[in-house]
Amino acid sequence: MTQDILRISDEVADALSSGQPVVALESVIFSGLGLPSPANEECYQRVNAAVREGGAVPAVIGVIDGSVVVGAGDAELEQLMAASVKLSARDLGPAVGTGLAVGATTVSASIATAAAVGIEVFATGGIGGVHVGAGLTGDISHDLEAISRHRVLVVSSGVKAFLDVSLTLEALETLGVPVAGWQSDRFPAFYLRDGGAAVPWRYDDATQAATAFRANSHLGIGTGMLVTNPIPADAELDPEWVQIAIDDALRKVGDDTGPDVTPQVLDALAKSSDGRTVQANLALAESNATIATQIALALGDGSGYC
Ligand code: PSU
Ligand code: MN
Repeated sequence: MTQDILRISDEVADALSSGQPVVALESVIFSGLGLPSPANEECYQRVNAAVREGGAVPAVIGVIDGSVVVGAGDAELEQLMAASVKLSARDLGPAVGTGLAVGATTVSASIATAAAVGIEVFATGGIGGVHVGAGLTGDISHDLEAISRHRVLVVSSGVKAFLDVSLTLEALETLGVPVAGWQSDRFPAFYLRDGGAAVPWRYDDATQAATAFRANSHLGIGTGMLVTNPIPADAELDPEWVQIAIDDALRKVGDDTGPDVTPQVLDALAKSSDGRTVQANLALAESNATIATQIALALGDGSGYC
């Protein structure tokens, strides 16, 4: 083998070996595949600052020169931000095997990696889920199964804006993924605090989330967990507008399915909203990073042990 499979930054390796809190982050949302430039860069700055100010070490995950990098540094981040390849968990082996130059990792690839190196908490904007019309297209994100397979607590504002919330909740139930709202009884819909469905559980503070995570592991259930944090109220978009704009964006994308759909839909939404969807996306990603950091700290200080 000509390169390392995993390359962990010194800062992340030190934090892990000394038991300091670490929050794993995916690289798709910091690339042009997740947000239009320059918002992708602003997203990274705000998420990174939220984790550091909260007292944890951020670990951005991605593939560079055929290695899976954990804790991308400045130069590596610049490469990941320009990535045009989106890697799901199943792509990591092939990416290493073929020495892929640069690839941004989705939620599934990033949490698989986090679990492999012992990072327990992960933050993003929205996870992938069950697409509208999945009965015909079969488009269900591997993110859902990945959360069921890897012991990582994921904080997100629900699923991507244009997915089917109730089918996604059903799939999470089938997969046995524990789902709880962060200080909320409702499953959020990315730009909206209420996605029209209830969450099975609710955590009011980081200790509850950390204790639930420890209990889930201790009992051998072995799944990850999903904690859904609604977008901050002052950043929430108008529900009627969101519905119309998403329908319109999906019409533009037409019959396309697969990984290219998201960037196209997000671009269309950004244009039709004069950038308001992008501002909302940044606010929720930052808020999710703040909550994930609080939970990582609670896991680290032992308040999660029962
Ligand atoms: N949510 C968004 N924008 C995104 C994604 C999620 O609002 O770009 C990315 C994340 O990286 C997520 C991935 O893991 O899309 C899921 O892609 P797919 O639906 O192709 O599995
Ligand atoms: Mn898909």
